[in-house]
Amino acid sequence: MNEKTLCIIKPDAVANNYVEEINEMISSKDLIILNSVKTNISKEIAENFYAEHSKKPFFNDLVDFITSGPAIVQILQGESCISNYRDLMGATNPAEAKEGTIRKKYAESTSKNAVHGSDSKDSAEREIEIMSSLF
Ligand code: FUP
Repeated sequence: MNEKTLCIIKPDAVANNYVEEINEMISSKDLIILNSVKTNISKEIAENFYAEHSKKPFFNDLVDFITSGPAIVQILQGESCISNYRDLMGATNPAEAKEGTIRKKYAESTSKNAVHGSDSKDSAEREIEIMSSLF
């Protein structure tokens, strides 16, 4: 099914100049980059975006990290693009990520893990809505 998903290239990967290489990996999977913006995500947007994690012990660090510097927020589109892009991202913890995934190549740790991708159709719709004011 042709669908959309929300992709963030996080501040660690932007600071390390991995944006072009990550976007080449994305394009090689027939994922179209529909919109892309470089932005400093605000604390307000970050807290809303990560609301499902608000009770987790790592929540404050998560918000601090995603707001710590410029990030690239993008909408991707393609056939089965939510699962296709999740597969390309790899496991949350880069030590568990498979060869050929973005996180295997570019993530530093579970918290500084280079990229975000929506995990379901509902999440994708919600996350695209939250970020829509940026485009
Ligand atoms: P993912 O969907 O793979 O990005 O992972 P999760 O939704 O489980 O987690 C969202 C973000 O929380 C991750 F990108 C990194 C952060 N996180 C931690 O910092 N510590 C943890 O133990 C788990 C997640």
